[in-house]
Amino acid sequence: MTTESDNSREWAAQAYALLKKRQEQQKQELEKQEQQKQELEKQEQQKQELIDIPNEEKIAEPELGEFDDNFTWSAMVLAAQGKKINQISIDEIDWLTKLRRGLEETRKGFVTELLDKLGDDPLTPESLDDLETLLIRADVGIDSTDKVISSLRTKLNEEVVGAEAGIKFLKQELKLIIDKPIKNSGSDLLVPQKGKLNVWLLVGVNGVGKTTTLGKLAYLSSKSNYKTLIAAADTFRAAAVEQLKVWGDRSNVDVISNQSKNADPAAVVFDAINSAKKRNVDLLLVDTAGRLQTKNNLMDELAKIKKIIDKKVPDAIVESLLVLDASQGQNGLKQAKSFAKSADLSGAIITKLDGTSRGGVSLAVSEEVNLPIRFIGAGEGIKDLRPFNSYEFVEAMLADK
Ligand SMILES: Nc1nc2c(ncn2[C@@H]2O[C@H](COP(=O)(O)OP(=O)(O)O)[C@@H](O)[C@H]2O)c(=O)[nH]1
Ligand SMILES: [Mg+2]
Repeated sequence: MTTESDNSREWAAQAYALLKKRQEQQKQELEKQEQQKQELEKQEQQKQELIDIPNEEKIAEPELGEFDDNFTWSAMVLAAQGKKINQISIDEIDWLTKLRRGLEETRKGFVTELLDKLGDDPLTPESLDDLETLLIRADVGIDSTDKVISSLRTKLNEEVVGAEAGIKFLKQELKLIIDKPIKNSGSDLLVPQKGKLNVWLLVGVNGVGKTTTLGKLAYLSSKSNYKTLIAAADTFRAAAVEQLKVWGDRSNVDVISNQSKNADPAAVVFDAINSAKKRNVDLLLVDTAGRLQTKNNLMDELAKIKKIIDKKVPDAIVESLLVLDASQGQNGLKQAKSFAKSADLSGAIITKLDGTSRGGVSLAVSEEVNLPIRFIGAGEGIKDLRPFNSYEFVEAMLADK
């Protein structure tokens, strides 16, 4: 007799074999290219010409890891979303593995503990109290927690709910909360609209990961063939421009900046828009300053930047994306609320989901600030950012191993 999990494993094993084969082929292809390149270089040198090989930093391709739980889980998550075996890439597996590992701390506080407490017994009103505590501890927020617990309570009044079924129901409820602002926004995925200038402003307090996220976005965008430009409008931090240039170099995206001291951020945006128009740019990414102590100035700055954009490119599609550090938990939620009041936000990006126990804050942001989450970051590498996918997020947060 074969069970569903046998089939899953078999399916994952096939996917693994296929990816392994593809990786071998890619490696051989790369080796061949490398050989050809070396030969070419040798010939060039023999011609005694001065050659200037651009010093481009190689972005490491992820390697296929072991055929383990991580792989099987990631493959299953992709399969559940309708992916066929030959559509799976190592990149996707790598990301899901990272996400699952990243949310491990958050997950530990939830499922593992809950399942341990429950054993095989059905849910009781007491176990709901435990669950409530766990949700609050993971920074899911009071409103979302109330919502989830009361739906579970209603369900318990109607039928007996086993532990596994309880978790499944919990996943559905959490997904509904996260999906609501995304549905309301009218677009499931934030991508630049072709044929227009798209301007994405990254806002948020210092240290949450704005500049890093912008670098990762520039990579994603240029890799997806959008003509991309960066505006270094954080003119307060001396090192911010240098930091951006490094990111820009990695993804071959130009950075518009003004090196003079106390340059006006709005003036940098002004220059960047001019360049963007000249070059037919699809996506202009704007880094902004985030000093909390001058919060009013900060909001004025943002308003000024927006005014410039409205004036110069009235038909631009502007997104104001609040960057939040998941590890800051309730503090992040507070920031979101205060920015939402004065900065006219259109979405959120949650960073540093790797190694925090407070990934639940994403739910609080969806429920209490009504912001669609657009991207999530789980690491400092250039590929450690992905468009937000609520199914994957909830599965990773509540994966039962
Ligand atoms: N672990 C981890 N670190 C991150 C992530 N995003 C950013 N960081 C780190 O957070 C620190 C602050 O980032 P930065 O982009 O300069 O923040 P900004 O002040 O908002 O521009 C840097 O050390 C980044 O490497 C992430 O997703 N995971
Ligand atoms: Mg910065």
